[in-house]
Amino acid sequence: MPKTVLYYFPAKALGEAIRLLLAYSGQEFEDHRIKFEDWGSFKSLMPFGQMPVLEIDGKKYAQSTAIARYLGQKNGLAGDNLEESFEIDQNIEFLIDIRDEAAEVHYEKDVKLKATKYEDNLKNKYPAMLKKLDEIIKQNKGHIAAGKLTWGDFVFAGSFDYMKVMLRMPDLEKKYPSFKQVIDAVYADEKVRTYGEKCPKTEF
Ligand SMILES: N[C@@H](CCC(=O)N[C@@H](CS)C(=O)NCC(=O)O)C(=O)O
Repeated sequence: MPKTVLYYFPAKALGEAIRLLLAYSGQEFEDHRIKFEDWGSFKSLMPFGQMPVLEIDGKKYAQSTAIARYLGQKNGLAGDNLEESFEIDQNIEFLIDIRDEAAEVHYEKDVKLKATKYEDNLKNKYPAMLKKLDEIIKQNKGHIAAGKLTWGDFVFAGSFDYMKVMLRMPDLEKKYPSFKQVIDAVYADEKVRTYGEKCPKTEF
């Protein structure tokens, strides 16, 4: 068995999809949760000075979506053809667009600007984007793409709590039950469910 280590902060955010995919693969891994105060001594060791980073037998893999796609391809969670693979990429890019719009507001330091941006997004961006995401999932029978379980669903499920915090929408899945369907499809796997029960609990 290869020695596999995931380096990330004690949060779900961009790291949880990778943890869920590793759990799904049945492969043992070290879940190295680096505290924010210790990050300084790790940063220079990471390929892009950021995490998550997956290390397999000493080789480091960076960029969360690329890692999720790689693990998906290795574990039967990719598209069946180029078109399906494209659809997963496309819809995950869109999910990241939503997350980025919301994160830009969340991390804005200017309090006034933050409030203005939030109101603008709430009125002019989030409703249309979330409606579109809901339509995509409904068209794909409760999945992000390709009408079946793929690594894209793991990205969605892993980053969902983070997205809710960024969007300031704690009841997001109540408004869009299709979102819960994606999460349930991922946690329907016994290994993933067991991981979910045992993993450290974090807000996002
Ligand atoms: N595009 C990268 C973004 C990674 C990223 O923004 N990581 C943040 C945590 S979520 C980080 O490492 N921040 C610490 C830093 O930049 O020093 C990915 O998807 O992996």
